[in-house]
Amino acid sequence: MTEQTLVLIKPDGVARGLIGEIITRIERKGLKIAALKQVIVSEEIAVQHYAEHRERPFFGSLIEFITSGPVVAIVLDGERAIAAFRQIAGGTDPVEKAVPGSIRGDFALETQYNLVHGSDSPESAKREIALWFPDFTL
Ligand code: RTP
Ligand code: MG
Repeated sequence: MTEQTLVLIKPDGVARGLIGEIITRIERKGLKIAALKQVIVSEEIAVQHYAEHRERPFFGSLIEFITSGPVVAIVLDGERAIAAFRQIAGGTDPVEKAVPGSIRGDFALETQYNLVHGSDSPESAKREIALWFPDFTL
């Protein structure tokens, strides 16, 4: 049984020309791309996507950042896809948590500008896929 996860290449990843590098790592891991699009993120979608962080001090700058330029939204499909993508992404803080060899560990310096998002649970994945790809069916 495979599962699906929602991945975003955030505005820093797109602006820095890292779309190909990140997709290469996803494919090398064995995860399949089930849907993919580049989009300008509206404030409404951004706020819904990061709703769990609404009360956090960094929420305003997080919304400003995620709406600052195009993002690439991807649905991945595979065995343990949620954990597998978070493994290749690396921890949230790209220096203190993400290890070398991970996307964040290799290419990022600051927690806000950590290049990628990946759903953190089956419930989040279901909610986020419905938000970013309302017509998605496997
Ligand atoms: P994401 O949701 O983007 O996949 O990242 P994550 O699960 O690893 O981290 P999460 O705790 O969900 O935080 C969401 C995003 O908010 C920004 N952040 N900034 N300044 C800060 O202390 C701080 N903490 C988090 C990061 O861009 C993080 O990915
Ligand atoms: Mg998260």
